[in-house]
Amino acid sequence: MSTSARQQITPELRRWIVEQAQAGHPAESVLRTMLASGWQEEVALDALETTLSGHLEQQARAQGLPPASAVPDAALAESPVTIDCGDCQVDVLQAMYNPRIVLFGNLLSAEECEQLIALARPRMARSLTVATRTGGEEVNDDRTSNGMFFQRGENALVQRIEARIGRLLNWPVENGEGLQVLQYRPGAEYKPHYDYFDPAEPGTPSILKRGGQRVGTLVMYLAEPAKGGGTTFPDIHLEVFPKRGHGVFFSYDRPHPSTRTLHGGAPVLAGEKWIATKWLRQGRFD
Ligand code: PD2
Ligand code: ZN
Repeated sequence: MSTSARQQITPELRRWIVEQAQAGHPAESVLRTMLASGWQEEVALDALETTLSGHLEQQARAQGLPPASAVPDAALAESPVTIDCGDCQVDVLQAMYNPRIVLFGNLLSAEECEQLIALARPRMARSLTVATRTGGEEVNDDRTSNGMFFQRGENALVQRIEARIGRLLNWPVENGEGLQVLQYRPGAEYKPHYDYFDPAEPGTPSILKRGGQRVGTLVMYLAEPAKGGGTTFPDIHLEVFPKRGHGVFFSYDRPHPSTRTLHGGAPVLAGEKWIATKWLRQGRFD
């Protein structure tokens, strides 16, 4: 075997990595120790990633959490300032790692925001929420916006925005629900909720037949209210202000409150807030 042959990740190495994590050593310092004792960087990174994620998943299962699934995400490992989405460069303004929340700028142009509103306006109706007890839809006092859904790929504008989102979040366009446009007048709000479907509700299995769970949400701001209307994340005390053309993305790898993705639309206090929401499923949504 040549000296550059790839080293093997042994069960002993995996055990040692788990012990280091349990002793509270951060992954970076475990990596430094491994490199100092002669492990190839590629092998050390692979061993750390697979061992720690496997260990975390085992622990989560032991606590009775539902299994984790893959989630959409922007490629932010190298901290890019912009992301090339094919037809435009989207700005990365802020990123949080746990929960995963990313704020984007220049996601939609002012013209695209206006066009979406103009196309949606004649089709607006009181928003419904999914009734997870039955799998149907219902009017809900927690959600007092007006809204409408575009079909996926319904027109050239929607197609262009969906392709952009697919590239931004590295997720198949086919896994997206239709773009939803929402209008919040003064007093309208969307009380805090999770976007995934509660596995304990009887209607959920039938909802999941079409595309599986929701695993990510992108809220795009089309028109700014003068006051109020922020997107709030109560578990982490975060409020995102509704700036036209910006978008806030968050993902949830299991349908469980441990994701800390409880979020809501705060009441609009003055003016009108318009958003477009893209909910992303695990699989193809037809
Ligand atoms: O309008 C919002 O900021 C908001 C808040 C919570 C939108 C959604 N959820 C959503 O569309 O899921
Ligand atoms: Zn939501």
